[in-house]
Amino acid sequence: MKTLVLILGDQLSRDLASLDGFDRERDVVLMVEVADETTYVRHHKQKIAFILSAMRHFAAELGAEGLAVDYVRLDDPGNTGSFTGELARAVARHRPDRIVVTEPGEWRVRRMMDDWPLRLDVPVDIRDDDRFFCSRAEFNAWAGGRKSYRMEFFYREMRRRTGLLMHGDEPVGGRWNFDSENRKRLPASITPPPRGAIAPDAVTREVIAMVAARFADHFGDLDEFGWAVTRRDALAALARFVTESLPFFGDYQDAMARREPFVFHALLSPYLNVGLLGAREVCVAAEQAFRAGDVPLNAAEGFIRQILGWREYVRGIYWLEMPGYAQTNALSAQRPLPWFYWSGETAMNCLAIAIADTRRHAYAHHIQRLMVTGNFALLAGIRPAEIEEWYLVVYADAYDWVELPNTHGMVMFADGGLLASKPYAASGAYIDRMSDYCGSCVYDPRIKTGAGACPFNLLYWNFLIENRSVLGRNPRLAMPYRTLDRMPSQRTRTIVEEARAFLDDLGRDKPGPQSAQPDLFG
Ligand code: FAD
Ligand code: DLZ
Ligand code: SF4
Repeated sequence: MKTLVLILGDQLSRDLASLDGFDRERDVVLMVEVADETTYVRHHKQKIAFILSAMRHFAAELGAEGLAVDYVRLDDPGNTGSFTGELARAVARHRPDRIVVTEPGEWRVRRMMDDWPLRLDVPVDIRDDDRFFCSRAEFNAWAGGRKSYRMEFFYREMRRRTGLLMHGDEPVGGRWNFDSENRKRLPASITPPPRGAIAPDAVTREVIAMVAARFADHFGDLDEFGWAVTRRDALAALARFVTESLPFFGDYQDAMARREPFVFHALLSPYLNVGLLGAREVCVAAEQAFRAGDVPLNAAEGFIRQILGWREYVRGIYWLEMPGYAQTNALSAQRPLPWFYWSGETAMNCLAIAIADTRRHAYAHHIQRLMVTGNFALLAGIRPAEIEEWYLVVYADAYDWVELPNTHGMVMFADGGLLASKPYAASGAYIDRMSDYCGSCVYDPRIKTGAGACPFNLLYWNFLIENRSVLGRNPRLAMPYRTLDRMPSQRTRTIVEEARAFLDDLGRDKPGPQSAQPDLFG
C-alpha cells in the first residue's frame, strides 16, 4: 500500500508517529511551504524564517537517510498556498493508496483534515501525536467530571506517572513544588550567560532573505536571528542551557532586567514546539543534572514543572475545550489593542522594553509575557481575541494550542477561572520588585494617583472595581477587596476617574504612517 506521509512544519521529529512503518522502497514524505500557514496571522519574521529553515533542514536530513521526500517551496511555481491544495497536487503526482499524517497542533488545521478523504478521494489515517507525556485521552480521563482544573494536581499526577523527580511514591525533597523559592530579583552582581546565538548557515540565510523580501510588512526584526534550525544545534542549545543557566533558573525564574532579555531562561520552546527536541529528553536532562549534584532542586523542579506541568496541562485544556474555549469573555473585556503593542512607543518603560525585546528576538520570557504585556491587557480590559492574536503573531514559539490557554485563561481570565483560580493582576509594586525597569521610567510605582502615578497602580484598583460582580466572591481575591473596601470613597473616585482618562487616551493612540502592522484586524 503506497503511502504519502504529510509532515507539517511543527512535526520535525524523526520518531514522529506518521513515520512509523515507512517503507523506503514505496512511500513518499510530503512537506509543503504554503502561504496560508505563513499568513493565517502575520507572524513575526523570525518565526517564519525559523520554521521554513528548520523544515528545509529536516527534509534534507530525511533525504540523506534515503527517504523519498517531495518538498514544495513557498515560491515554487504552481504552489496553491494551502495544505489541501498541495495535497491534491501531490496525490496527482504520486497516486498513493492512503495519506498518513500526525494530528496537528491546532484546531484550525484539524478541522481542515476532516474534509480531506472526500476532497482528495484517498483514505486519510490521522495518528495521535505521541510526543507529549499525556495523551489527549489520558488528559480527558483526568479532567472528567471536574468543574475547574488546577495545574498543580495535574502536575503531581504526571510526576507520579513518569517517575520524574520521584523517590518511590514521594516527591524528591519532600515537596512537590519549590515555587516560593523562585522569586528573587536579579542582583547587579550576577550576569547571566550570553545567549549562544547560532550563526545562520547558507540555507537559513536564503530563507531570511526570502522572508525579508516577501514579509517586509510583518512585525519584527531579522537582524539578530540566532535560533537553531537542526536537531543537532537544538541539542547543543539544551546542553548549554543545562550547564550554564539551569543552576540559576529557579532563583531568578521571575526576574526581569533591562539589559538581560533572557535572564537564565532556556529559550527552548521553539525547538520543543516544532519537535527538534522532545519534552521527555529535556526533562530527563534536567533531572540528571540535579541527580549529579550540578543543579539545585528548586531549579530542576521549577524547570521540569514548566514542561511536565504547564505545557502538558495547557495542551490538555486546549483540546478538551476547543472550539468553544476561544469564544468566552468572562470579564466582558472590549477595549481594542493599543497601537503601542506593535510600535513599542509608550512611556511605560516595562512595556516598551518587553515589546522591544519581542520585536528584536521574537522572544520575551514568561514573566514579561504574563506580568507586563499580559497584566496590562488584563487590567486595561483588552478584547481577548485581539491580545490573543498579538501573542500568536509575535513569538517564535507561538502555536494556538499553547498560546491560547496561556493568554485566554492564564492572562485574561476570559474562561472565568477554568484554567487558573484567579487573575494574575498586579500593580506597579510587583514589576518594581521583580525588575530594574521602574528606575528609568517617567512613572513612579510608589505613586498611586495624580502626577507621575504608575498606570498599573490606577488600572489595578480600577480593574477590581469594574469586575467586582465576577471577581468579588473569589476567595483568592478577598484580601485586595478588603483593602479596597477600606479606602476612602474620595480616593476610589479619583482612581476610577484617572484610570478612565488614561484608558480613553489609549483609544486615541492610533497607528502612524509607518505602521508596523497595517490592517491586522481589518
Ligand atoms: P523557560 O522559562 O526556560 O521554560 C522552559 C520550558 O517550559 C519552555 O521552553 C516551555 O516549553 C515550557 N513552558 C514554560 N511555561 C509554560 C507555559 N505557561 N505554558 C506552556 N509551556 C510552558 N509558550 C509557548 O511555547 N508558546 C506560546 O505561544 C506561548 N504563549 C504564551 C502566552 C502568554 C500570554 C504567556 C503568559 C505564556 C506563553 N507561553 C507560551 C509560555 C511561556 O511564556 C513560554 O513557553 C516561555 O517563555 C518560553 O521560553 P523559554 O523556553 O525560555 O522558557
Ligand atoms: C507556522 C507555520 C508556518 C509559518 N509555515 C508553515 C508552512 O509553510 N508549512 C507547514 O507545514 N507548516 C507551517 N507552519 C506550521 C503550521 O502552521 C502548523 O503545523 C499547524 O499550525 C499545525 O499546528
Ligand atoms: Fe512599568 Fe509603572 Fe514601573 Fe513604569 S513605573 S516601569 S509603568 S511598573
